[in-house]
Amino acid sequence: MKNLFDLTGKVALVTGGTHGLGLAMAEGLASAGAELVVTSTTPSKLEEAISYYQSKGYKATGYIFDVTDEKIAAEKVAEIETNHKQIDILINNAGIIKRIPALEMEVSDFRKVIDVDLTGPFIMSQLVAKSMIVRKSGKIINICSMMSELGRDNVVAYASAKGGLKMLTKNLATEWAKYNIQVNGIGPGYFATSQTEPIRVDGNPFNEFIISRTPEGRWGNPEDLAGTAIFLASEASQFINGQIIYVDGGILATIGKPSNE
Ligand code: GCO
Ligand code: CA
Repeated sequence: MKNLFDLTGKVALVTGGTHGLGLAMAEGLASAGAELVVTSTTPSKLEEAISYYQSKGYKATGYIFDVTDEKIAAEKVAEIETNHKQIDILINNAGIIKRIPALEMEVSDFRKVIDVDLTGPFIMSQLVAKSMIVRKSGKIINICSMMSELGRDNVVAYASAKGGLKMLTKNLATEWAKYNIQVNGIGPGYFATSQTEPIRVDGNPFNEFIISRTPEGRWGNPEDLAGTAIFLASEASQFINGQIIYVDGGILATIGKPSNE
C-alpha cells in the first residue's frame, strides 16, 4: 500500500512559520517530504528560521510580507507560484494575541487582532485557492484555538477571531469541496511557546491552572502538532472537510475538577 502521509513533491506555504507552533508544523511537513515556503513580517526571524530548516536538510524559502495587505499578498502569492510552480498546501498560522480586559480594549486593537487572525487567513485562502481550483486539488489548514470554542478573561478579540476562523474553515470547505479542496483546522490546546510565555511563568497561577485543566497534565510541546499537520496536508485526510481537530491533551473533553483533587 502506498504511503498516504507522503508529501514528496508538494509545496507547503506556512504563514508565520518562523517559530513556535508554525515552525513545528512546517518541520513536520518537511519531514514528510514537502518543500517549505515560509512567510514572516520580520526579516531577522525569517532568516533564522530558513537557516534552521536548511540545516536540517529541508528545502525552504522565505518571503517577507504582511498577510493582511491583500494587494501585496496577491503579488507575493503570484511570485511564489512562479518560483515554486504551485502551492499545494496552505497553513494559515500567522496570528497575534492581545490580552486586555474587554472594557479597556481600544477598538483599534480589536480590529488589528481580527485583521491578522481572521482577515489574513481569508485573504491568503482566496489567493491560493484560485490556482488550486484550476488544478482541482489543494489543502488549506487554519490554525484555530481553544478560543474557537471557549471564552476566557482578557482575550475577547482573539476569541472572536478564532471563533470566526472556525466558521471561515467550515464555509470555505462548503464552497470549495467541489474543486477537491479540503479546508480543515487545527485547534491547539495550551502549548509551551513564546506566545504563552507571559502566562506560563513560574508563580503565575495560570500555569498551575492549565496543567490541572488539561487531562494529560502538562503543556503541549510544539512537536505534538506535527502529526496532525501532516495528516491534514496529506491524502490520508482526503474525505475530511470542514473539521477542526483539537490537539489539546483532552481539555475540551472535560469540565475540569476542583482544585483540591
Ligand atoms: C491565552 C493563550 C491562548 C493560546 C491558545 C489556546 O491567553 O489564553 O495565549 O489563547 O494561545 O490559542 O488554544
Ligand atoms: Ca507570536
